Amino acid sequence: MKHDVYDYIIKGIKEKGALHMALIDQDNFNNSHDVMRTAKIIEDSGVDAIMVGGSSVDREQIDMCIKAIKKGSNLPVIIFPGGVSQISPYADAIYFMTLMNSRSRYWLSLAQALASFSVYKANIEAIPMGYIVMESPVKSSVAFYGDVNGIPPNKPKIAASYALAAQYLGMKVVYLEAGSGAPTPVPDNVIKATKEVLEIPLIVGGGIRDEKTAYQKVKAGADIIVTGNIVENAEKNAELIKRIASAIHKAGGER
Ligand code: 1GP
Repeated sequence: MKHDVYDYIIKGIKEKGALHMALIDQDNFNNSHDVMRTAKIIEDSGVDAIMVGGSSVDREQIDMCIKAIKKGSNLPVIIFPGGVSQISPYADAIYFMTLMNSRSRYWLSLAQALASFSVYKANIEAIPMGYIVMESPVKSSVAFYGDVNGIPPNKPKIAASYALAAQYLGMKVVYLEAGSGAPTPVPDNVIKATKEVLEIPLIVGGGIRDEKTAYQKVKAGADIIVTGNIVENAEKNAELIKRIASAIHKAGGER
């Protein structure tokens, strides 16, 4: 098994200050050709890595999606699994996640036990992640499926305490998630309070749709910005994706 995606992330943050990851949910594509085209546009736009996953993607879709991405780009592909079926030997790595603020024991440790041998057999790098989901006025898929006890946006210390717990538990990254398509992204003060106590990379995603917001979230302390919805319409949004990637790298460089 290779162990180079986490090193790539750490090195990338060191060199550029912050990274941009694009999330592809195979469920939102009609065919592999569109996925391949999208991956190419993503790479040409200056994005640093591609994440794949979704709330209802199955094993066949995840294999197909990763193969298509690999045809269109050379970027590392990291599985961001929405469930135990989303494990594929074609990926470079998988975020091995615990949904820190779930109410369900399934998402705290049972899903991980059920998935562990599939990851072992797939022989891909597992990057342990503490996943923390914000409360939102509009319920996201992750909040619904993950039985989430959402972090109130006006309580930064709660988010920071979960992130710190993730770090002490040995996780290698923390992801602060507002939910895909969230009306508002994770607030700056929540990012700031979390980053202040963390030594591991902080990922922020959900509801980031323009370069100004991406820039602001990196300035607040995000090491990695994830964009999902806007990259899936890559043909139309190619210029926007470029501007977001460059805003992230600019803010990272200024830190
Ligand atoms: C979802 O945070 C990601 O896990 C992406 O969110 O689709 O809103 O960019 P968006």
